[in-house]
This record gives sequence, structure tokens and C-alpha cells, in this order.
Amino acid sequence: MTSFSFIHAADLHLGSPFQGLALKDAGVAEMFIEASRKAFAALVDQALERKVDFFIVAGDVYDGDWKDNKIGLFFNREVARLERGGIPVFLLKGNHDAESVITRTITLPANVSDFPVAKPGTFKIPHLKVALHGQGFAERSATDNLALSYPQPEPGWFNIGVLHTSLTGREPHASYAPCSVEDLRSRGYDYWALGHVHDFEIVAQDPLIVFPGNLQGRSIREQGAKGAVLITVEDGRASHERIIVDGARFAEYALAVEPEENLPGLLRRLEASLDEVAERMEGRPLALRVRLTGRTALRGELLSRVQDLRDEVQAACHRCHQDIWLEKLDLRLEPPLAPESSEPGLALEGLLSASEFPEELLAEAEARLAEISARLPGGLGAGELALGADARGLLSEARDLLLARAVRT
Ligand SMILES: [Mn+2]
Repeated sequence: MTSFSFIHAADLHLGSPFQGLALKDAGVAEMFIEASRKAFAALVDQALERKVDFFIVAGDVYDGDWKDNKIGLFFNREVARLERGGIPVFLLKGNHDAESVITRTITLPANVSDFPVAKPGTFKIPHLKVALHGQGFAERSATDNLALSYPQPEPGWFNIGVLHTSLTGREPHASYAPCSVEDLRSRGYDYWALGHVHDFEIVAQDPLIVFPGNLQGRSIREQGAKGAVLITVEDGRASHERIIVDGARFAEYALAVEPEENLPGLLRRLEASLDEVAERMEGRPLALRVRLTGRTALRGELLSRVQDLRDEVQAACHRCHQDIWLEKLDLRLEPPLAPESSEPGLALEGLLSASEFPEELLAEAEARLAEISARLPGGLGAGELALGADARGLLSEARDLLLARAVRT
């Protein structure tokens, strides 16, 4: 059997909305917005350099319907580079770019084949004796076990199954085209090119079943290095190598504030401890969520000047590395265990420190949150709450802020 190689990518999510940084700077935001497109262009560069034989995208090329044709024009331009390099491209529609979801089209080059959505289809590359089997999504929701109706393998050929699926469940990813590893094995194929789950995962070795993960992290929930896989097949055996192409990264860092520490001391310690974070950037801009925890007498002061604190934390990040951008400052501070009883405002604190909020207040806050959330752009789906906290969390934050101000005056 001939030896050959191909790239397996998934979940490009082109056009995905940007989640934002603490610093409101359009130029910096643009760097992160551009990252998804740059990552795909970098992958196309790799495919051309390594002269792979074909290229698979296992669903969710697009994040959703296009506002205009900009995304379609970008994708066409990149896959046309693959066409000029003689590399065929096989696309599968996932839940985000299901047939019914994407209403606009741009005519793609002739090297692009799109798997059917009504039933599984097979594309063949005769000179390599490769057969690719796949079925895309007609609708956003796919509750059937699609894998079970995939065709019999082509005898003596290298058979690849392409499928957008959550398998038997991969939290927090929604359940689509559910199936088990045994269902996939039962098809008798040599490789399964999966999509949907945004973390890289080798699901099985025999045959090789792979989630390449998404090409580019888009929020704090998608951390670490991102990319696709290069699959090399020799004598019918597939082996994999990750190709990391992300153009920006997300990370979290938690620091426990010492009880007696002052603000300059805290900032100096943060700056010094971010060195280990900077090592994980590998030359990319980093959106960093900083979480401050611990019991500190500074809590009231920090909470009442949160915007200044945010800027100071951003400044400390920049003193460590010019491309660490504060994604969010998450304050989880607690007051010291034994507050001085002579401090003014403690009566108010006693008044407000009841552990539960009245039901009517909670209901009112929840209703307002729902109203605001409904107006925010959708996008990343389950997980992150629109304002970063639930009604109870936001009410606690408001109470703490009020207390801090009352105590200071
Ligand atoms: Mn998906």
C-alpha cells in the first residue's frame, strides 16, 4: 500500500464572537479576533509546506450564519490556495454550520467536496486507495446515531470515517450524533476523523479515533495550545502528530493574597509569579484571567477601587511580558477573620451580612439579568454566564462594594 499523509482539522468556528478583555482597546481586541483566521491560514501554510495528500475539516467551519460574505470570502481564499497546491479538501457540516443554519453561500473551488446531509456519502481518492465516508448535519440538532448507517468499508482500501459527534457525552459539549467507540469500531474503518469536542483527544488507538480540538481558543474556557493533527499512513497504519497553529492563547492564574500584604507588595509578587505563565505563551499574545483569593484587610479597599486595581493588575502583567492582556480580574477575597470592633461601619456590615437575600430581591435580580442576557450576542453556548456571575453572586458583589464604601467614609 502507498504511504500518504493528510491533515485532520475541525471546529474552525470562523466568525465566532469575541468574548472581550478587561482593557477596552480596539487594537488589542482585533489581535484576538484575527487569531481564528490566522490559525486557519497557518494550517493551510503547513499543508502546503508538508505537501499533504488531502485535508479534512470535520464540522463547524463556521460559527453560525454569516452577517455578510466576509467569512465565506476568507475561507474561499484559503481553500483556493490548497487547490493551487493540488490538495483536495473534504468538508462536513456540523451543528454550528448545519445546512439549515447557513443561509449565504460563496462558490468554493473545485477541490472542495462536501459530504451529503440526507444520508452518508463516500468520496474516493483512487490513486491512494482512500475512501472517505461521512454525513453532515442537515439541522443544528442531530439526535440520531449517524455512525451506525455509515457504509461498509471498501475492501483493501484505507477507509476514513468523518463524523461530528459528542460520542457518549463530552461535557460541556452538547450531545450530537451520539454513538459509542464500539459503534465506530463496528464499521471496520482505519481512521475516524471526529469533530465537535474542542479539546484534543486520542479517543482510541486501534483504529485511531481522534478529536483534533479547535484551531484557536476563543474564550477562557478554551485554554492551552490549539491546532489540528497531521496523520501519516504507512503500510495501512496511521500515526498522528499535532500541528499547533493558534495565534493567541487563554490562561488563568490564581494568587492567594497574604493576610498582611499591602497593594504594592501584592503587585510585585504577581509580576514575579507570572513568569511561569509567560513560558506557556510560546510567542503568542495571552489573554489572562487573574484570580485573587485569600483573607485580607485590603479587601474593602480593593473592592471599592476595582477599576484602578484592574489597571494595576494589567500593568503588572505588562511588566512581566508585553503581550499578557488581562482578560478578567476575578476577586474572590474574604475579610480577615477577626475584624477590629472599633471600625466604623460594622453596624451596617452586621445589617447587610445576612447570608441569604430576600426571595423577592433575588427574583427581581434574576428577572433583570434575564432581560440583559437576552440582549447580549449569543455564541459560545453553555458554561459561562453572560455577566460572569449569577444573581446571588452579583448581589453579594454589590453588597461588598457598598460595605467597602461605607467603611471608608
Ligand atoms: Mn460542534
